Amino acid sequence: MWMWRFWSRLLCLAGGLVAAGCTDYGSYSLEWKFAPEEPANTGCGLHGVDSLRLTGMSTEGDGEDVTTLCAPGSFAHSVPVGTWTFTVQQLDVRGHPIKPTDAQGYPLPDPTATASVAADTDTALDPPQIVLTPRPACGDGVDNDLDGRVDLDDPECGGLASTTAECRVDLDPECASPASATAE
Ligand SMILES: [Ca+2]
Ligand SMILES: [Ca+2]
Repeated sequence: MWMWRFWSRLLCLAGGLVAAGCTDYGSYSLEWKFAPEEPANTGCGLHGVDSLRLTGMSTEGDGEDVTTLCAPGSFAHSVPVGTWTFTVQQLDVRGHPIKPTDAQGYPLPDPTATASVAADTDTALDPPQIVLTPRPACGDGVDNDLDGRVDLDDPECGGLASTTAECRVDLDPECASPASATAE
């Protein structure tokens, strides 16, 4: 890649190529965590998120569509220079998009970030750290409390995928948070 850029740069300087061959590149970097304060290295597995899909457009008309593993919590990628706007989508283990919802079950937009990428420079996106909204524990495809029962198969979910805790209040004080207390 760098070799190609070196030669294309050289040819651009020589002035013999069409503009399309003379694009300058920089890179962007992004980090993520789960709300409210769950780092990616534990949160991705805990919430059933396998990877993230970053889609973006730049003011120069370039596009970006890449998928990266969730657990590392950071990603950097080379793109043509320009002002970029990215959307970050959570994907489950099958590669299907995960639709985040608020505590009442209403859909939330996927988070976005922007960056002005300059030539040969790494630019942190704004915001530099995306905060992902986890799915409710009873609708995330994960056996959160490790009792062998997943989501609606777990009686603690009360038959509702929107229930935010797949665990027993009497055994785990974490379940007694206000959000889970109102969800059966
Ligand atoms: Ca679950
Ligand atoms: Ca369970």
